[in-house]
Amino acid sequence: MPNKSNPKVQQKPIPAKGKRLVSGIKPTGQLTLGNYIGALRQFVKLQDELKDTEFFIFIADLHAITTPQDRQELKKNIRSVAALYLACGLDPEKVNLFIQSEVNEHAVLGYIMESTAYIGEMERMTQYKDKKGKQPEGIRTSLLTYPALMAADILLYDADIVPIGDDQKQHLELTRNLATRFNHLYGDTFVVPEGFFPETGARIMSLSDPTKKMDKSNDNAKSYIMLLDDLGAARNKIKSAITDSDGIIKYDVKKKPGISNLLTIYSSLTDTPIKELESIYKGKSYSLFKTDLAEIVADALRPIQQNYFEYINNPRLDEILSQGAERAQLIASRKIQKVFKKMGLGRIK
Ligand code: ATP
Ligand code: LTN
Repeated sequence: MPNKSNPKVQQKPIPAKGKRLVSGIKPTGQLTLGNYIGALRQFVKLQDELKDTEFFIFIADLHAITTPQDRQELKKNIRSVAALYLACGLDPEKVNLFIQSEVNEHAVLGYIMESTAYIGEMERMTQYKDKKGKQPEGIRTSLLTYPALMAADILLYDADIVPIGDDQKQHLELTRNLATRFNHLYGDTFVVPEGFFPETGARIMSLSDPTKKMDKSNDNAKSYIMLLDDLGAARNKIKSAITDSDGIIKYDVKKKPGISNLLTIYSSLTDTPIKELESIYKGKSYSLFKTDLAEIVADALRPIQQNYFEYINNPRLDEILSQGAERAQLIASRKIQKVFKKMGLGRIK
């Protein structure tokens, strides 16, 4: 683990700040096709497009413990998410990849953000309300305060851009409000970040109930496709996805959520506009469409799975994570010192 921040220790100079991108994924289970389309695939695309931007991509393990986690499972999932990031094409030469809990500054700034946010703001978050509803007892305090930690994750690095799926829009908006409030109270400290949402695929829906988000924490295994699902099982899940009975392949989220979701998955994985897919499949059956999509999904998963098994037991994965944490900690510790100074905390003059 990198050194803890200590204001007395001389640190390496930080190169002039270009643009920065930050995003994270919780290791609460195996990653789904929704995570891939809404997040991972976007990171990889942006890594090639945004040449002047430094990437900070992390495994949000501190966020995972807002709900109960088995110790061994969590360990496994952290490593698995790290390997999947790389398997999907993140280039460790271009991206700082790290584990959130290995950079202590996240928790420190998280607390400071809790001291900037109002309880009412936290209680309004729909993700909190949803998760609280599913778990009537033993709600952890951190489930409520979690958006403050997410704000910290982003503001620590002065992120300009935050690629996320639709479900995180509200948290990003809160982050922007907290940054603006802090800057107003203590003077200019944080960059106010922008969200970046994929044009299609920002919300992939459950295959068994297309009115709900595809979610790795769902109990019904038919509702999601895992990136590490056996390819035969993944094909079958597409083929048995819930659709309506009128047999017309047309995008209409309200009236035809099932087929619209499948069109979105198809469009995202092949970069084909939905309109074009509608005309290609005009007059064709759902069954043919699903068979084609099942192959497209299998083709997308195959290379990811091959790469994954090269990384998962490879010591190179640890090297990449240690390097990422070291670089992240360098930036984060400077930021914390600045924040302490602005707020009058500790002894920094
Ligand atoms: P949990 O089920 O534990 O709440 P989650 O999958 O919703 O997990 P994360 O794994 O942390 O949450 O999400 C990582 C990224 O993937 C976020 O940017 C999120 O918006 C995106 N994402 C998650 N699910 C979907 C989905 N169904 N469609 C599109 N993007 C998604
Ligand atoms: N809250 C997100 C995961 C997450 C994140 C972040 C995303 C934690 N910190 C910072 C972007 C930037 C989720 O639940 N999916």
